[in-house]
Amino acid sequence: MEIFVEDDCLKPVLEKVRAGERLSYDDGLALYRSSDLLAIGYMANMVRERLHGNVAYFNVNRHINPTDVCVASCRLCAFGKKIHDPKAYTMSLEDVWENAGRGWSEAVTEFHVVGGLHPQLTLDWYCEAFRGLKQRFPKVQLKALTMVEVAYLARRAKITVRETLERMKEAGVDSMPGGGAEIFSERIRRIICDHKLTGDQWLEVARTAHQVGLSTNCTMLYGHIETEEDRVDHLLKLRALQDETHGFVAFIPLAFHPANTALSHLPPTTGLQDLKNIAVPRLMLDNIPHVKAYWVMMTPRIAQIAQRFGADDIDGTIVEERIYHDAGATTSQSMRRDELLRLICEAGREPVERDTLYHPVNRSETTLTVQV
Ligand code: V47
Repeated sequence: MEIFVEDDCLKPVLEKVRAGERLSYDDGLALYRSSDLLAIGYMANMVRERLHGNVAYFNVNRHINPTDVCVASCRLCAFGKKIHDPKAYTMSLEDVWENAGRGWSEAVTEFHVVGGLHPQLTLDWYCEAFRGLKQRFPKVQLKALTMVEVAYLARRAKITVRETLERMKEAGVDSMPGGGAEIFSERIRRIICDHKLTGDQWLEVARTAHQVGLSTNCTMLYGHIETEEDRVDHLLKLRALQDETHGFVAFIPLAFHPANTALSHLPPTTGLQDLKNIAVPRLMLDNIPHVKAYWVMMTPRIAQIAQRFGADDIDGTIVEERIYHDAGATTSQSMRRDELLRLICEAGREPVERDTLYHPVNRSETTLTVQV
């Protein structure tokens, strides 16, 4: 099929995409610098359909944020609070298990467990929480702790990151979410998240997680003060690690939400930026299987359109979301399974419910099985 590419800079990129060739740093820049959204979307959709045909994935999950207490004070974040802040909260182990059960009505297959860097919660505490979750909900997969939390818990326990990851695995963690990567450029990290581990450290924890057999997701925070060069550099670093480990399952672009953060003077992202940050990563990350349009962050409207701009996943039911809602997200805190199905079907895609690692989930009237 012939397509009309308005932007001449994209013509060589189109040839490479058609031939299935790997895109370069300069191709990534050309894509980000172009406003020819339909051509970019066409190319990303071509790659997405090559990989996944007409299928779009979703899951039935529940977010659990055990605490919003955080020793870091990242300017990008509206979620973290200091320990003596009267608005801060920390769950007890019982709270975590009880909270998990509250989302059970739709037969959740994944708990997504992340929180702040609490100065008193230990690795042992988290492992006990995970064991308790597995005992109470043996069929639910645990996607828990970002690279940032792992590095912090390891440092406090005075053990290596590898040992920390092994202990999490022993306690029942199945995989890890992709948060905390932000943007790897140290120049930008110094401004938006100077208390966090460096980009290289984030990648090193991910490398070790993959080595011990934990698959992870990866993310990129865009729409703050980063440049197009920073974004391409970030994507290429993820791609290089994936060549080495093959441990990343999905990439999730995260739009910066400025409200209630120290960067609240910045404007929120636009629809065009959101769609470009689905499509360009789909084209650059030729070795990461899935690109997720996280509906909480990009709104259900854009996440639906994204299913035709390179995304093959819309995330899940979530039940209760805090990180984005503290930063002013106006989306709802949860979505029913039938609402996700409607968004996907209306986009002309075939919905497939998946577990954390993208095995299809079979639901019947009385049983819930995961095909492995
Ligand atoms: O780690 C924090 C980012 C992440 C803000 O792996 C912010 O399946 C925008 O990682 N504006 C949490 N972003 C979300 C996340 C995630 C979400 C859904 C699925 C998965 C997955 C991972 O959000 C944080 C940080 O990178 N974040 N504050 C903010 N104001």
